[in-house]
Amino acid sequence: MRIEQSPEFQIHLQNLKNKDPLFLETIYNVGNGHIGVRDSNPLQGNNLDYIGSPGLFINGFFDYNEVSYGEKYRGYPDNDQVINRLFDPRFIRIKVDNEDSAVDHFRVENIDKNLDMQTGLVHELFSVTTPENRNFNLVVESFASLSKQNVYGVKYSIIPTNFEGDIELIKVHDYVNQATHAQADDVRVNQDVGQMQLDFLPDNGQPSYLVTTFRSQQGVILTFQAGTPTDSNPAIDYFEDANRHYGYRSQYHAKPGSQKEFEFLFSIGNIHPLVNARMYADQYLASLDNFIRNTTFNAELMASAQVWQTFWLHSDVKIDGDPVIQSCIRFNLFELNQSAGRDEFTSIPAKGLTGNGYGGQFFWDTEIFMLPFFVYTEPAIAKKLLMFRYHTLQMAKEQASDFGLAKGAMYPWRTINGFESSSYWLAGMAQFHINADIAFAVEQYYTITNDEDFLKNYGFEIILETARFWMQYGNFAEIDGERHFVINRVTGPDEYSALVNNNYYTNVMAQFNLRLAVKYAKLFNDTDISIQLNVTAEELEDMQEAADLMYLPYDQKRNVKLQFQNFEQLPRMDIDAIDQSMFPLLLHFHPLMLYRAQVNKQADTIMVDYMFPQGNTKEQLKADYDFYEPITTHDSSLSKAIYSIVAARIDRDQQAYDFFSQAVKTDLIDLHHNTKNGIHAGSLGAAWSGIVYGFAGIVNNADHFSLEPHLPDAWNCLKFKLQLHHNELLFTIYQDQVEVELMSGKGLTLSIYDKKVKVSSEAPQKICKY
Ligand code: IFM
Repeated sequence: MRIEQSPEFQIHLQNLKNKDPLFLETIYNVGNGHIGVRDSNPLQGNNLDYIGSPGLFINGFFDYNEVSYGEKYRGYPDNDQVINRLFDPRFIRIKVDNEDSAVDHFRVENIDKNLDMQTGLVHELFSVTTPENRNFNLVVESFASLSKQNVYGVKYSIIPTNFEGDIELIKVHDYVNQATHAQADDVRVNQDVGQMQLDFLPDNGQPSYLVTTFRSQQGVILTFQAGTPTDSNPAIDYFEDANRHYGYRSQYHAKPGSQKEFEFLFSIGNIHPLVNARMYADQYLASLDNFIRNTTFNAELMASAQVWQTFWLHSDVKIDGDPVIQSCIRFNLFELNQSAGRDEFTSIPAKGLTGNGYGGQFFWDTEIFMLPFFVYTEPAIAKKLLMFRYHTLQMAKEQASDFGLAKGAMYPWRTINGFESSSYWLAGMAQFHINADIAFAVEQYYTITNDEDFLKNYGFEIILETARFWMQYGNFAEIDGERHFVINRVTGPDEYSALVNNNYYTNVMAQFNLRLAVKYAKLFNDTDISIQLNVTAEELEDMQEAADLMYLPYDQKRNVKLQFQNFEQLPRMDIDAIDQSMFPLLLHFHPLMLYRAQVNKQADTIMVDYMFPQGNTKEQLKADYDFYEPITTHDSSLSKAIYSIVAARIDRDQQAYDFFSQAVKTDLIDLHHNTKNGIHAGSLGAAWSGIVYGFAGIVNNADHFSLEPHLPDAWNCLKFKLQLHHNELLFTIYQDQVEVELMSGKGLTLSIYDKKVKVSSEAPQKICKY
């Protein structure tokens, strides 16, 4: 099989303005949900003479980092969890006559790079010069397999340009705690924990390792094989050195212009409890071996490329008339697909698998900002991401109980293993909305896929236990002489305010969560599941009452939803008067100076307007938007896409486009100046929502879908596919017309520009705006 390289799917170095090597390490990462590899200088390895931040990340492979507190109160977590940065599998040591890249400083220049998003292959050319001025070109090709998630491939070609001499290539990975240069102070960046141990496994004819962590007691086995040399390529020998390090070596005499290739396939195991990893090492190794035995770099690349083809077939978004945005959106979708855990025990780290920013932890980013893309285009992956929450439900229940609540589940604000990992609880654990966010995501998944088995066996329990949390944490109280259900002392999505009473977003989400619990408990009344979960009529009545009486603070004078109770009393921060160098504010202000003012890091109340479009008049949306937009710094990358969606709904077309185009470019143009630390996975997902919920105007009304497109003026046409109720539909949206074609399934009825349209296999439907 050969895949023609389509120019529209390439991220070529020459087209990127930013050429900072650390930024490029992130942009050209390769991953597949299980592993992620930064696009390092391949000669760096563990040698800090080279500047770079290389490493391999395995989703869910973490260690604990002890947290020290000034004053540690009951219930503060002892540790946080940080994803491990393992040795760089791209690393190669090259000797040229008497010079050695591990000892002498070779100059490595990035000449060219290209990411082919159709195949997932990164192809690079480096020019390498030794201290004695011997120069060679080093071509590196690499990919992380989508067809076998344990497999990573790397291929090197060496071409001397100005010398004839002896070359030796050594591929040995004899360190595990990848050293990197410490970063300037930024609370969002995690320093490496560096607690792993590497053991070489007994000789099985290829280098194999057991990597273990000390505190989290996890183990992963890795092994790799060299490809079989062809006539034109020199032999590669397996060797063991005096320190019992195993690797591959090749020595040959090279002439200027000659080209020799060396390829390696890695098999990177799944995470096991340490005892199992040690006890069953041979068995695990044998199955890892099977992935890479009797195959080649090219065969695995092609198999993986086929999976990428299928991905694009269902998930591509085509924009006619805006080539820059087109590349950005494709890059975003590519990265999302590279980042999503698919084993039910991992989710999507906030930085994907491209860095250890935010500790490699999972937040609400997955359920609220990334899941919509997967639910609508790859529901099987969406289900696995939700199953991660199901598998960690027991821990969430333990957490609620440790916290002192009699019932319910309290999901962690940030986590890898299911337990809370936020030591700054004010802006962390107190973001209890995560519970309703997860319930909301379950409902979205169910109403879009109709997966009843999931709802009954897994989703309902999540919904019920999170609803129970609200009944425990909130309470009935009187406000202005009226009985309400209130939820005090919470932090909403906006991290420039903390520990408030009745955060509008949290309360609306809790209300939704409670109503879902009542609805599904009635549906499953008297079935095994509701008996097993001890649902009682009295409990449901309380939930219903709490939902109906939920307190939603509202400013009657300005007609706006209040971010939280008494928000109107805070002084308004004039963010236009603040010097640009002071952003993001979190790096320059004491948190309390932000908490005491009307200033938003990110969409908060506006999240409600985005997530619950029904039941809001345009006037209400406009009033909310006009009130919150001027006090929002968008210091969080999760913010702009949401503002874009609400702007589109209130016909602020230019603002919708401007916010969207910044959101969609977050990583490719390095909008927040920190892409070097990893991609902003939530923002990439939110940009997709910007297209589908914003410009296409899709609304999931639970029992039917509607569409009210607002295409940006510059776009001639927008095309994408969605999977709704087991139907795959192709939407082609023009400025004043929508075409819908049924690609598979039995068909369904949609409402487009307020007209009911039955989409069936007969002929594509064409609906005009006027
Ligand atoms: O989850 C987000 C939060 O909303 C803003 N700060 C960063 C977190 C991780 O992306």
